[in-house]
Amino acid sequence: MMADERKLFIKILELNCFVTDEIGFDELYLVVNEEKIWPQNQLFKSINPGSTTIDVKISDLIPHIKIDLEVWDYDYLSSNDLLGTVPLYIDEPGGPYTTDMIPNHEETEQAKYSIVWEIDYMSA
Ligand SMILES: [Ca+2]
Repeated sequence: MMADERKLFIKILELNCFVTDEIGFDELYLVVNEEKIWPQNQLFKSINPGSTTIDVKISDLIPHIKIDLEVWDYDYLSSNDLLGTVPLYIDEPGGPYTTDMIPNHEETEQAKYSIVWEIDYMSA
C-alpha cells in the first residue's frame, strides 16, 4: 500500500474559549457528522474563558477530506444553538494545529472558540 493511501486519525486535544456566547458559562458539546463526540457520558460541559483538555480521537479517515467539527451550546428551555463550525482539513500527519471556529452569526454575536488538534497515521 502506498504511503498516501494509509488511513489517518485526528486527535482533538484542546478547546480554547476566548469569549462565551452566554454570560458566565456556555454549556458546550462537540459534534462531528451528527454524532456527539464530546463530552462523553454527559450532555455538555460548562465552559468559561480558558483552555479545556479534550483528548478525543476520530479514526479511519482517508486523506484529502474536510471534517466540520460543530460547536454547540446546550439550552435548557429552548433548542440548542450551533455556535459555529471548525473546518479541519485532513491531509498528512502533523500538528498540533490551532483552528478558529467560524461563528454562526444566526445564533451568536460574540462567541469565540478555537480547537487544538493533530493528525497521525492509524497504526497498521
Ligand atoms: Ca446554554
